Amino acid sequence: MRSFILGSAFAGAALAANSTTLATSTLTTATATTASSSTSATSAAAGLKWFGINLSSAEFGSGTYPGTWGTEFTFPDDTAVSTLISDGYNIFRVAFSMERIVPTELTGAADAAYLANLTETVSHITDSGAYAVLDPHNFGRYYGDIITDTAGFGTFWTTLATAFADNANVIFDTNNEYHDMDQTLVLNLNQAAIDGIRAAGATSQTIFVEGNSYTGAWTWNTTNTNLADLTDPQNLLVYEMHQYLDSDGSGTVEACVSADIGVQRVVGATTWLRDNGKVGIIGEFAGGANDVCESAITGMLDHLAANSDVWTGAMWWAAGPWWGDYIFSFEPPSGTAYTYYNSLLETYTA
Ligand SMILES: *[C@@H]1O[C@H](CO)[C@@H](O)[C@H](O)[C@H]1NC(C)=O
Ligand SMILES: *[C@@H]1O[C@H](CO)[C@@H](O)[C@H](O)[C@H]1NC(C)=O
Ligand SMILES: *[C@@H]1O[C@H](CO)[C@@H](O)[C@H](O)[C@H]1NC(C)=O
Ligand SMILES: CC(=O)N[C@H]1CO[C@H](CO)[C@@H](O)[C@@H]1O
Repeated sequence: MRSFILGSAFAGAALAANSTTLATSTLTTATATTASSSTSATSAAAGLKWFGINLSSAEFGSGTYPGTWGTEFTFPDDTAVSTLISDGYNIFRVAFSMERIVPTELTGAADAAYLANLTETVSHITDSGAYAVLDPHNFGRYYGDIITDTAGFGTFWTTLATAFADNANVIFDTNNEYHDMDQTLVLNLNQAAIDGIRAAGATSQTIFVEGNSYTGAWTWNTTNTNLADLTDPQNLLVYEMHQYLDSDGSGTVEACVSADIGVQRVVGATTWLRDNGKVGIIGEFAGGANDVCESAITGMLDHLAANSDVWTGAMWWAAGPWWGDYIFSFEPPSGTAYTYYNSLLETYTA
């Protein structure tokens, strides 16, 4: 996964040449959608509050803790982030590891150096007016073990939220992709995080909660229904779901199942959100640089935009300086997905 090899300049140029075509076909699609809709005269793209990109690199080298900066992990590149902000993206999900931010124990103090670097990345984003999502990329685990100490998890969040309590453009994401965990534990961990964040005095910020089964949108209505019981005194919860479009939904291959798999995989979640009076965000999505995925992604994003009463936005997986020729790399200027999809995704920014 980690590679220092840059994307081939030849492939980048070829894909960039195709992105003009993509932009045109997208505009046509958006126009057609609007024309057939009786509810809105505006572009479908105008409805999403947040549209952005995951920034992945500070969580790299999982299993080697703390690891060495520049070898196992690094932080997002400010110049690349600035490029994405000027492209119109207004939300960035910054992955990091809990083992590096609180190395000793859940209730321990933050590591000053790692926190300083994370804060620098976050400030770079929020000083530009964009939103930074703090994403402990831990799958509900700490040093490999499922977190069962809900009180300790709440304390972890109080520690972290205290450092960002004064930054209104920070969003707290309780944890990346809980999976293979007791469903009540997932509920309790999310609630402990919410309570811990608010106890830190971080009362104005939005909190993203995630579910079990890798927080998949396609299984949300059968897996994560108990999470409707989460409460927040500030009433600022957003249900973050992830959705990939390959056959097993893992986001590991370039091929998408079909041209309409995107909308098929999120419609159940749309209904769940509306039935339960909640709002959501697709916190990770991606597809390969090909026509089928382009159609599937367009369909999914048009659906989110058309249902912006319950969907607040979406974020591509992923940019980051070390992705090399990764199939979904959104790192400017030559990432495979950046060159292929930027023209399309830009149309969904506000
Ligand atoms: C560009 O689009 C053409 C026509 O759709 C296709 O044949 C070609 O493979 C594409 N190039 C790349 C690099 O995707
Ligand atoms: C923080 O970033 C600096 C470079 O800006 C680097 O020298 C240092 O090792 C990093 N520390 C950690 C813990 O990430
Ligand atoms: C869940 O959503 C799927 C679509 O993803 C839908 O086919 C199914 O009927 C829904 N099930 C329930 C229990 O709502
Ligand atoms: C598609 C993709 O790369 N998804 C990734 C989401 O985040 C975790 C942690 O970096 C990866 O394991 C997944 O593969």
